[in-house]
Amino acid sequence: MERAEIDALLQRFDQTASEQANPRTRAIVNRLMRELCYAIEDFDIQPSEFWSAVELLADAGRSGELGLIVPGLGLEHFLDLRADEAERKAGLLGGTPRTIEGPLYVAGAPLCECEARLDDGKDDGEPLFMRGQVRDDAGRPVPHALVEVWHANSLGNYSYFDKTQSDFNLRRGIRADEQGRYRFRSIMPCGYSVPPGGATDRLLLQLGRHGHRPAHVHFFVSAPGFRKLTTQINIQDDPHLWDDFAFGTRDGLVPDVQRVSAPEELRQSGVGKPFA
Ligand code: MBD
Ligand code: FE
Repeated sequence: MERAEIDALLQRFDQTASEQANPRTRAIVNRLMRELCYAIEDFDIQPSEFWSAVELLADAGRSGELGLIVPGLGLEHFLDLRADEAERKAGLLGGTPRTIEGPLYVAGAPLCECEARLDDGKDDGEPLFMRGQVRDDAGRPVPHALVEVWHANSLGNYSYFDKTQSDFNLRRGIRADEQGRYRFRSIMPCGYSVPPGGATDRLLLQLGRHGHRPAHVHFFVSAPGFRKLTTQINIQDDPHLWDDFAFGTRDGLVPDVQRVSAPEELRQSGVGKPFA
């Protein structure tokens, strides 16, 4: 069909709208429909191809993978770049960069004061210690900021989604101290990979891409009167550090990891004594 015929057809569809329509939803869906119809026309997409795409999305929905396809296509990173741009224009961009949340946050993790142990002791991965300080855009400490942390275990799996892990394993809220400082003990995560053979994996295969992420730790950082920061840190020696299927790695989010062989060295490194 010609563009003009497609446009006329879509206009006919749109004219069935009543006064109840949400104008923004209507305009957006009309645009998406137009682009989709143009693509079907230009690529001469066959019915079998069309229905297999519908089936892939339906499968993704059933298995809870739509939230994986979004970062896998880079859409979630695109939203981050747009949020950066909006802040830059408002003169507000600064501090630790934001990066994608991903689909694996779970609300309701135990809340701890200043320090926390995130692991339940059942994973004999490498112990990991991290500390930080929440500061505002002028570098002043943000007292009692809330730092929510979540990450995968040493097999790359997240509690709640992985039913073999205990409830809220590797998930905590940490209330920072008066100086905005927090610290935690955990185990070194392994990079996440999309479920093998699942909808996201099948789509990525067709795109000639993999479904791996480098090892990372997620953060939400919030305090009254401040916007909430959604970010992650990456583990620097991971082979996928700059080859993340979700495009989440950013400059400024790859801290130095010091490896020590004895607890005494940990104390000397300034992380403090192993706690909890
Ligand atoms: C993850 O662990 C993740 O952080 C993202 C962004 C996507 C999929 C899995
Ligand atoms: Fe993750």
